[in-house]
Amino acid sequence: MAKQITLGMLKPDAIQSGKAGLIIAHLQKEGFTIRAARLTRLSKAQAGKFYEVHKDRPFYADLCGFMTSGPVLPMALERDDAVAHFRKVIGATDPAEAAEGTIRKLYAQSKGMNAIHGSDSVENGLREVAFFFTESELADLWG
Ligand code: 3AN
Repeated sequence: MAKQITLGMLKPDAIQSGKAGLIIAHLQKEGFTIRAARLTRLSKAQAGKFYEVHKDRPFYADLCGFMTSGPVLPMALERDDAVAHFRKVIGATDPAEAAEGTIRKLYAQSKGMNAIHGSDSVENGLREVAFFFTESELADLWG
């Protein structure tokens, strides 16, 4: 399996509850390398754009409201088969349905406040990493 890049993003609930370190350690144990990371706060416009695919869903306004309610920590993460493996490690969207030992089972509170975002396809992984990090920024970090 070739190396891939995916976007993982700690959501405001995970930052607020002080679980960021534990979640990052969990990801590193799973073999993910952090290629870029930034603690930031999304504007309404950024959240709206990031979740544009969900704009017609009933939870869109709440989702954007929640994602702008505090800091988030987007990370460009690299690993073999990164996208699929990341989805497995974070677990189902709803923590009540997430498998034992997954990040959402361990740290999420609800379907909305579910601790972490993960890209759902290789194509979206590249697009979402580019949403937060520029090519030159990634290159500058690693020389
Ligand atoms: P995932 O994050 O597992 O890919 P999606 O893509 O179905 O899940 O949903 C995007 C985000 O929208 C989720 N991370 C979740 O926070 C939120 N969301 C999804 N469904 C609901 C819902 N029924 N109520 C509130 N928020 C939801």
